[in-house]
Amino acid sequence: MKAALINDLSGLGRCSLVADIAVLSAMGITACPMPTAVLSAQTAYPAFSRLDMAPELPAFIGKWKAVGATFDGILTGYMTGEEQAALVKEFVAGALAAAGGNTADCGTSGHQAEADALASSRSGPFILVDPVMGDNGRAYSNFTDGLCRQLKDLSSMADIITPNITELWLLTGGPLAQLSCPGADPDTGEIARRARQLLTGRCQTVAVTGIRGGSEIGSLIVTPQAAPRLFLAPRCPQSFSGTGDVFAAIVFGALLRRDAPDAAFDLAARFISAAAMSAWKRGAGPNDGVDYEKELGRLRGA
Ligand code: PXL
Repeated sequence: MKAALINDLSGLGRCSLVADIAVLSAMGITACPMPTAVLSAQTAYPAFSRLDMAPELPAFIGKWKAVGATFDGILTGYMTGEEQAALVKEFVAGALAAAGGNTADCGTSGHQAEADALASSRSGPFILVDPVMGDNGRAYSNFTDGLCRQLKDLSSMADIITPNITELWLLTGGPLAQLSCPGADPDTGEIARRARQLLTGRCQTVAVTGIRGGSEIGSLIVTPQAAPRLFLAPRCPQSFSGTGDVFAAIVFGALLRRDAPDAAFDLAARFISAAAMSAWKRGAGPNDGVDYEKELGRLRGA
């Protein structure tokens, strides 16, 4: 199985493509990276260099086409701006069209329908869009309304999207001021209401990350068929960057290899909890990401 991974390559921070490639390789899936940017470190570090790969992308995509590259899945993450997101949208649309993929929902009901939509009745490559735009109530410095519009379009072409709460608010037009008080998350009813607005086009699942429940943290899964469900694991006292990237990579790989959706969300929650606890116990800084390396054995499939 082969996956296109459209994300940045950051030298420090254990995020984005570095995490994607490690996770998917551990899952037995061939990783084919398309770097959207090359950075010395992810952007939360006090200093970093950044090369925007947007000008190179048409040639990169053109040469993949020229050699007949096809993919069982496509994961998209960090984009440098509106123009790059538009190019990625074109790439995803082309991959779906070439495979005869559709953008309609499947129209059945209940839990089994959800599993079918995510794991069985698939048309074309499996698409996960992580609409990377911000965190902790703040948009990243590259955020523009144009980028947000493009990522919203791209989200409707995905099978599943994985926004954090900040990104969910940006995609659904909410004032971020509501999110600027750390630890005071909005209730899951409001989160689910907003997530449902994003169940359009092909998109059958919104997995909202960074949801707190008591001493636990995880994701809220919102689908057209079933009531929203939480998948939680013990919350580390310190938060780390890059956990959204690890979540997206695990869920993408697990669903691509046709694990049951509940098992995929549970695996991601437990994996991130263990990797964060390990990083915290040895005193790692929040920008350095979680200790996923020692947990990769958990990802090997049956
Ligand atoms: O982990 C999200 C992310 C991805 N890529 C880059 C980032 C960040 C978060 O800050 O800076 C370059």
